[in-house]
Amino acid sequence: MFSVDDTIVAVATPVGRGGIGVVRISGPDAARIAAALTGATRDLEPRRATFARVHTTGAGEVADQVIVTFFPSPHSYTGEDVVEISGHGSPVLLRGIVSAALGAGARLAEPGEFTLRAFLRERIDLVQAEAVRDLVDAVTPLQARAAYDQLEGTLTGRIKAIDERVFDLTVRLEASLDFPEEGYHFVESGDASREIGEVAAAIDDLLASAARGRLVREGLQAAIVGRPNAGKSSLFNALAGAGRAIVTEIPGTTRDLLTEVVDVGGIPLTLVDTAGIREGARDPVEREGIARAVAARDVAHLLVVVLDGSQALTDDDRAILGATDRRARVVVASKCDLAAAWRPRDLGIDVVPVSAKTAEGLERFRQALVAAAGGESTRDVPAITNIRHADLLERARAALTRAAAAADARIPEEFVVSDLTEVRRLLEEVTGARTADDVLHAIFDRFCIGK
Ligand SMILES: Nc1nc2c(ncn2[C@@H]2O[C@H](COP(=O)(O)OP(=O)(O)OP(=O)(O)O)[C@@H](O)[C@H]2O)c(=O)[nH]1
Ligand SMILES: [Mg+2]
Repeated sequence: MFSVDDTIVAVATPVGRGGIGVVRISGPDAARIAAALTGATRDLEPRRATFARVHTTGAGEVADQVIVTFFPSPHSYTGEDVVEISGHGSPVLLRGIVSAALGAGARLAEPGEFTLRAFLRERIDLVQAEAVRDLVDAVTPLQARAAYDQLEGTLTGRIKAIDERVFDLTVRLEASLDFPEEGYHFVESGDASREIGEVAAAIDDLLASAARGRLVREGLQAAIVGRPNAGKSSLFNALAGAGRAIVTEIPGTTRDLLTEVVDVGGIPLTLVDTAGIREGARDPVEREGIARAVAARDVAHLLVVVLDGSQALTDDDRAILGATDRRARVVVASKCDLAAAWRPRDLGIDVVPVSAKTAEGLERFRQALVAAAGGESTRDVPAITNIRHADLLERARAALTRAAAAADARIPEEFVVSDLTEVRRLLEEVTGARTADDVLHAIFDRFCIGK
C-alpha cells in the first residue's frame, strides 16, 4: 500500500522566506537526481557539505548557489539515499529546485512521507515518528522536551521491557500447556498472577502521567470574561505580551475574540480575550461582540472571571459569577494597585487579587490557572503525551486484569495466554511493530510536507 521504491522530493523548511531553505530528496535515485541538478561530474562525497550551483532549464528557470549533502543509505533520516540541497530561502528558488528534481524523475513527497519511510525502513518506530511531529509542532519547551524524550526512545524502551516480560510469561505458560503429561509446570502456581501484577504496575506507572501528558500536549482554552472595563484585555496582555489587545478606559473596547497561546506551568493555554458582557448594550457592534464573548465563555475549558477590584460589584458582575459557578474557573479581582472597593472574602469564593499594571499577584494567578486546569505546576516531563498511546495502554491494562483474574481462578492456562497475547498485540501497536495501514495513514496525514 505504501510505495518506497521511488525517489521523493519536497521542500523541508517552512513556507516563506528565510536565510536558507532546504530541499530534501530521498530514494534510490537521490544522488543521480542531485547530480543532474548541479551538473556534477564527480560522485558526491558522503556526509560532506559541498558547494555547488544549480541552474535549472525550461519555464520557471532558476539559478542558485547551494550546499549539497549526501547521506548514503542506511545512515540517513529515511534509511534511504538522501540528498539535502540548501539554497537561499526563497520560495521561487526552492520551487524551481523541486520542479527540476521532478523533471529528473523524482516524485513530490506526501505529507510526512520522509518520516513514514524512516518508519517503514525501521530507522525509527512509530512512537518516534509521532515524536518527530510533536517536536516540530511543540509550542512550549515542556512539549518539546516530552517529544524529545520519546524520540530518544525512552517510552519505546519502557514499552519493550514490559512486552518482553509478557512474552517471557506467555512462553512459559505455553510450555506448560504443551507438556502437560510431564507433570512439570514451567510456571509455579501463584507466580503467574504475581508476574501479571508486576506488569500491570509498570503500565500503571506509564499511565499515571497520561492525563498530565495530554494537558501538556494538547493544552486548554481559557476564556477571560467579565463586564466591560473590568481589566480583561490588560490581564490578557500581561500574560500574552504587552500590546496584543487594545486597552482604553472606554467600556466596550474589545469586540473581536483575540487568542494567544501562553505557557502556564508547562501547559499551553490558549487565552481568549473577549468583549465585556453586560445587559442592555445597544450598539450592534458591541452586541455582536457580547454574543461572541458568551459563545467563547460557553465552550472554553477554563474561565478567568475578571471583577474590577476598584469598583463596587454590579449586577453584570453577579450575573457572570452566577453563569460560571459550575465551571472550572479562576476569579480575579483586578486593579489591586488601586484602593479596593470590596473585600474578596465577602464573596465567599476564592478570589485572586492581581494588578496588570504592577504585575502584583500574577504569579499566584498563574498557579491558580494551572490548578484549575487540573495539573500540578511541575516541570516533570510526562512519559505519555499521546492519546493513541494512552488508549492502547489502557486496553492492555484491561486485558491484564482479565489475565490476572483467569490466573487467580485457576482457569486453564490457554485463557491466560490468550489475554496476554492481546496485551502484546496492543503494546506492539503502540510502537508500530504491528499496525494497520489505516492507522498509519491517520498518523502520517497529520504531518506537513517535507517532514
Ligand atoms: N490601575 C490599574 N488600571 C488598570 C489595570 N488593569 C486595567 N486597568 C485600566 O482599566 C481600564 C480598562 O482596561 P481594559 O483592559 O481595557 O478592560 P477590559 O475588561 O478589556 O474592557 P473592555 O474591553 O471594554 O470590556 C483601562 O483604562 C486600563 O488602563 C490595573 O491593573 N491597574
Ligand atoms: Mg478589552
